[in-house]
Amino acid sequence: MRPETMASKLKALNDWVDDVARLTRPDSIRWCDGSDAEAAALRAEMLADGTLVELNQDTHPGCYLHRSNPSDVARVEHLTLVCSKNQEDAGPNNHWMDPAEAHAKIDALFDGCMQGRTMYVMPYCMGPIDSPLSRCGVEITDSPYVVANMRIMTRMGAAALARIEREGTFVKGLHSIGELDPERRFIMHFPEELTIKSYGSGYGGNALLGKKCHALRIGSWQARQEGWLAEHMLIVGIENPQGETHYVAAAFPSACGKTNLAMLIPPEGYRKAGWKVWTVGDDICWMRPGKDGRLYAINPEAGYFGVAPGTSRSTNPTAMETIAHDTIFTNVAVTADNQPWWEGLPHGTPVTDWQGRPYDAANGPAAHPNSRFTVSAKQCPSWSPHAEDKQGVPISAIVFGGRRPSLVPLVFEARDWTHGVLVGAAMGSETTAAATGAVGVLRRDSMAMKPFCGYNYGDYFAHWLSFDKPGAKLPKIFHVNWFRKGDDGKFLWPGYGENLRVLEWIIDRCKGAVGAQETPIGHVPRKDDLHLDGLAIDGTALDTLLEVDPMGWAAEVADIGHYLDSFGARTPEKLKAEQRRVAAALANAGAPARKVAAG
Ligand code: GTP
Ligand code: SPV
Ligand code: MN
Repeated sequence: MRPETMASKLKALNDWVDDVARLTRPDSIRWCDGSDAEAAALRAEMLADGTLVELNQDTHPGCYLHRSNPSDVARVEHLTLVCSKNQEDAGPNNHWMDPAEAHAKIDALFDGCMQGRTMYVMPYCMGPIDSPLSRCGVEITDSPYVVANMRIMTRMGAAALARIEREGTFVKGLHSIGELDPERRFIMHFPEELTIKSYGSGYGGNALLGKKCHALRIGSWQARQEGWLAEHMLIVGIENPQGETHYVAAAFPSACGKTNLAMLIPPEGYRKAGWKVWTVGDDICWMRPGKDGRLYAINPEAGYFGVAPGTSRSTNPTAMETIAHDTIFTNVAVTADNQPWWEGLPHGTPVTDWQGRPYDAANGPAAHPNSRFTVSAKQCPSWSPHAEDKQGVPISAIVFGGRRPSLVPLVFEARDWTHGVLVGAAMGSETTAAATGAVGVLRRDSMAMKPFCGYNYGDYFAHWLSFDKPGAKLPKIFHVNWFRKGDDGKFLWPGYGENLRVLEWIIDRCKGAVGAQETPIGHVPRKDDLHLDGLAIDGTALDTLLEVDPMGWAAEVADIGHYLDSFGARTPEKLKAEQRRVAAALANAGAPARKVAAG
């Protein structure tokens, strides 16, 4: 680490660090260089004070467990604010506070909060260090756990500092775990100042400021100004037996399957035929038009902060291999021989739960439902050789999806870009344990960005529409639903690796190589359009998965109309007209006209 006296060459950075130190009054300041020696020293300190617990080093070399404060295990959407000068710019999709009031409120919390603690200064780069699409930031934190995670999740340290000194600009992120008191907790964004202030949580998206705060909330604001897109999307390359690779970007809400789709293992028949899957990113995607008019995407992250429960050799063997060593586990349970454990693993018995108590089923799950692993992307066996390409990878298809137990078919294709933007804006999904609050409640989550869009959704929809211009060669847009349930409450579609069957249809549609049925909501495959050899699924389940119910959809589309209206004059007229077009198509298909008129 650089001693306190060796600040950076950039006056703006030194001045900010000085200001923060004056406010928070740490015992000492450490500039992080990202080196192995620094990481080892930090780890030793965290093991000594119990911040980290060593896991079984024979079965899980280099793996450690962190237990959060039990009141600090997920993102806190009600305490996450976008503090733009004008409230309208944050939009009804964000909680807002006047910037002056917000600074005053949170600075009062930061006042003296680092006394007795070390303040870490972490320069980081989101995206490949030499990519013109990447953006840098500096996070100041008093949490060594946050430093350890940021070191995995971003390009953190000396190289990032050099780029910041060269560019002279960076996103400022100030973080303190404070007292970990939910009553004294805020995650604030000041997009016009490229500033983030986060107090009172040490968890994931609340505290690793490069991730949701910078790469999505501030990122989306900058992206709109600069003509690109910052999205809550995985990026995956699908290589067919002919050796051609198509990249797909997919937006699913938190804990709805991005990591799993990004790492999928093809079903046996596909594997034998030579299909391969290449992981570029599992959570965030930055894309912009290239010279040829196509959209090119980079993954701004360098690691995965993935959901542990449900991850197993049968659902996601790639992830299991990735996290077999050198991984930080947060809020999982442990077995008698000190191996990490979570619900969904077929073997092993938890003896200690995520809070460190003796496991008792009466206390709920052994691992917290939002327990996570932090691991370097490079450990992933399907890590794409193009994941660090400076110009990004060309995107053939954009996929939206969510947890929809009824109505929404397995897959459908939007007729064009405008319709696709409507499909994304209309997305709905059941809430998950990734954020505090009720789980399983259906809500609109446009483009999976409800918690992450740093500005008014109406403006965001307009920004999406603006990509459709002369010369653009835009990806086709699709919608998927792996979570349709039958009358017995079980998922109708087997999901996971079998999702490649749907991706194959999607890519073939992009190439014009496969058929579909035209419906008012878009193109839906007929049974014969999907390759289903080797898949055990009964015919009636498939019929349900591919059906379009005009009555149900008329009500859905009417509701989407009301939702679009909730952004007032900021909602583009073109999108409203598109909603009316779909409503009319449904009316023509036999849905009662009165329902459509409501939209
Ligand atoms: P964030 O990191 O929160 O943004 O989530 P994510 O979208 O990456 O979600 P992830 O892939 O971690 O999946 C969350 C949960 O959904 C896990 O418990 C998975 O096992 C489960 N899941 C993922 N894909 C499928 C699928 O195809 N079918 C079913 N039934 N469950 C799935
Ligand atoms: C999500 O909630 O979408 C995540 C985890 O990916 S967090 O980093 O906590 O945002
Ligand atoms: Mn996410």
